[in-house]
Amino acid sequence: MSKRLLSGIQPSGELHLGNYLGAIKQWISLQQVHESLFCIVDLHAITARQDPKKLHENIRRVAASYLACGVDPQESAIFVQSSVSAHAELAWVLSTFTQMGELERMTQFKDKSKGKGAGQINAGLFTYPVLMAADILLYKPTAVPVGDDQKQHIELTRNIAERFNNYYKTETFVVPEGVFPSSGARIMGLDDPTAKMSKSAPSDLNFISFSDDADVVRKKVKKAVTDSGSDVTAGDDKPALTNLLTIYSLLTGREVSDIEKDYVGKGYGDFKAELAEVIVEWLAPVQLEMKRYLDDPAQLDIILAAGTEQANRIAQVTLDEVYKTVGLGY
Ligand code: AQP
Repeated sequence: MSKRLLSGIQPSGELHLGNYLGAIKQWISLQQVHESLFCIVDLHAITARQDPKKLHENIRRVAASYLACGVDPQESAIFVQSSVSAHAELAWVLSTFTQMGELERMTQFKDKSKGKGAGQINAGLFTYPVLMAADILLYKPTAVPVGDDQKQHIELTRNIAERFNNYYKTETFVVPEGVFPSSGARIMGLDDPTAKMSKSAPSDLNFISFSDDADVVRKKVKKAVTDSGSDVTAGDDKPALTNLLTIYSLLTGREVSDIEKDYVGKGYGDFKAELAEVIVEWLAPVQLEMKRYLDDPAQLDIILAAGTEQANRIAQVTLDEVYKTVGLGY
């Protein structure tokens, strides 16, 4: 297989429906036609303070989540970023090919540092996109399937790769292409349809988490913000309903226009009750599979060790090539 894919998620908390619909859902179909590497980006997660025990647990829960959603460990590598030291090493080299101004323009950095003084923002949060560029460029992937919020970071990665290649007149890095889903690339918060669903949202009502039980899902969907009016329709003037209909559509494979027809003459209450059941039906088997993997730590270790070995093998070749190109070492 000449096509290679790389993607990853931070173990900064339990995964949520947005992570699944924006990223993982694409992985499952793409892994059939790509050599695929799925990373658990724990070095990124520590740009916000994490409890060590909880972080360790989250790393394993994210691995189990990937598997439960359908990542096939026979076909694809699952590995933890910090187990492959080349990520941090390449990030340093790439940081010398990245301008401060570029990093200052990153909207994720602006969002996450909003309202904080310089003394409260760690440098890792600022250089986060450089580490992400290293995550990607090490594997020379042709495809990087991610949600919409990562578009700007992918663009920066492409610029860094081109800048390095041009400076040394080499083809060291493959300039990667982001792959964004045509629908669901930005799932919005249930409590606020103007901001994306996010693990670190201040309220639990923002997201459907992979650990939510059926009653919690029902409660969250019931409390989800709706738009004025009462028609169950999508549209620019109905951001909340558009978001909920998108979720319904992506989990059932039905067109939004088709779902809208079911609710003509009915209200938001009926729609939300059925949407909750659609989510519960998707989530229940995922949770069972997650539990199966988490109850068998030895098997999870084997999968992660195999993934790490494959990732290390590829990453070290690229890092050696970069060091040689730059003239590092003796
Ligand atoms: N709301 C979303 N809709 C669609 N895709 C999303 N992704 C995240 N949120 C949504 C995609 O999931 C992948 C992993 O994201 P991440 O955990 O590495 O970082 P993130 O984008 O910052 O996700 P969160 O949930 O908001 O995490 P925190 O709160 O820790 O920062 C990416 O492909 C992302 O696009």
